[in-house]
Amino acid sequence: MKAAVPRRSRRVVALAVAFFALAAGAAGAQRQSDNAGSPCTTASGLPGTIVVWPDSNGVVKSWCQYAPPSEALPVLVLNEIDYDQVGADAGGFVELYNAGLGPADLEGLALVFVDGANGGEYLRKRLRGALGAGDYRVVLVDAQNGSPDGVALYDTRYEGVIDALSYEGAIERADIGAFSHPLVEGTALPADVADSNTVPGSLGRSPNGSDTDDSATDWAFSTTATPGRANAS
Ligand SMILES: [Ca+2]
Ligand SMILES: [Ca+2]
Ligand SMILES: [Ca+2]
Repeated sequence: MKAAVPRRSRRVVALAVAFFALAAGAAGAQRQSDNAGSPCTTASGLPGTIVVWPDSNGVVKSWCQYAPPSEALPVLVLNEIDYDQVGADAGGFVELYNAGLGPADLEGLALVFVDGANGGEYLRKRLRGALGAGDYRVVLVDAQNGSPDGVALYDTRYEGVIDALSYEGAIERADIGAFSHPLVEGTALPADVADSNTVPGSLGRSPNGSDTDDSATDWAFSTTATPGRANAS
């Protein structure tokens, strides 16, 4: 095991990594990894290691990435969404759930909302802090009402989608950042399995937290919304 590095030193190390990484752009890629793998602490206070990564524009980035022990991996999922309400739309939310065995670092992650009419992003909610195993995070947001629309749990650093839902139709191509991503997992959620503007309720994973990467299997409408706690069915 490597010795812990004081927080101040970690910042110095991170800055040094960034400097050498940028210098390496002209001299070759070898030095980018000089300090990669060094221990650090994430902004959420979790133990991590320094990673160095060129983004889609070729810009070299470095950050402290949470490095959980293998027996304590987090599993973050979009767990519930209330995007339509009886009468005027207000009080909507998206619920995240950590279905894994260890804490999840949310720094660098965002909820990205996609308009199915054009596949473009119309709203982004940045996430912060950490989410413990078995814990929920409710983000208050009035998302669009579908036909279709979608939401992605997105890693802004790797520019990748962690979890996604396309509702009231299939969004096969969502333009997020420099790439396109499908928001359908497996079989699309049938358009009639949807939130309602005549009956209170929400769309949620059923059973709670289950993610088989098949939207039609994993999601159901419930007349009981459960923000911040296990889904009703
Ligand atoms: Ca609703
Ligand atoms: Ca999934
Ligand atoms: Ca819930």
